[in-house]
Amino acid sequence: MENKKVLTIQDISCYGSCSTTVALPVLSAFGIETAILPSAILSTHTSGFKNFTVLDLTDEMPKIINHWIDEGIKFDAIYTGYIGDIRQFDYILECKERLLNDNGLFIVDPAMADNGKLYPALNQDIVEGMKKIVSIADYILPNITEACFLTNTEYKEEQDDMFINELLAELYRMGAKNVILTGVMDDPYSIGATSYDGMQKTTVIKEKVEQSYHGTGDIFSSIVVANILNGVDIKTNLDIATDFIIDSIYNTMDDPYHSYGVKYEPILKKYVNKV
Ligand code: PXL
Repeated sequence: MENKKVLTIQDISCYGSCSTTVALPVLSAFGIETAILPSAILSTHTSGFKNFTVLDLTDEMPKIINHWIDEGIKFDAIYTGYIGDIRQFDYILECKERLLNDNGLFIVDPAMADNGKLYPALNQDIVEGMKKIVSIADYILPNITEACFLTNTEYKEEQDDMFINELLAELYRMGAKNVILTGVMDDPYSIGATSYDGMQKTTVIKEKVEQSYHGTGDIFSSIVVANILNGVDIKTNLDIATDFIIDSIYNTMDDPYHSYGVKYEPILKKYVNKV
């Protein structure tokens, strides 16, 4: 089978099961070779931990990119996540221009917000930067809150079909070729994801688990990216990713000391053994 190579651009939160520390193992387990361009190194993620440390790596990014250009390195996909500094959007654009194979995919998870609010260390400048890269993406993976920020729509806890359809249509209108909206709820007891490619809408809805955890969006996106590169159809893709997150949440719920993220590793092990 052809070896697919992806570059993921997001931070390294050293502790806390999110961003690069979940993208690498998940993509590898799904058979995708993964290179990283870390945007920053943090002691933990920024949701729920106090006094986290941050080492911004913006100045390192052009040096790494230029070295890769000199080496003739190219990728089948570029997959971006949490970005903490607006200067990095230009480097992301440069990666897209110089490091992506012909027909390579540019995939953006605009990881910046949840539950109606931006993540603590972010501001409106990051939203504007995300709008830029979303508008030229082959795939985007916003949750409902992020979709609202990207489209200047007021966030609503209660959703109906019209609200979801308008978000999908507006994100598509902005330029994203495929929109995969997460955290879509049919009713208070169900949750899932909807994809829209300008013609077809595909929705996967499952029974909702009451608990929510940080980092599940990053794991979901990593699985979806891997499945896209592996040629899995969108319905099966969303099914696998949604089931994976639900199983990971069930696997974490009985541990009161693990509120910072899900224990997804045993689920990944099960998945790999199955395939
Ligand atoms: O999971 C998104 C994420 C990634 N990286 C960092 C974060 C967050 C969300 O808060 O703080 C550093």
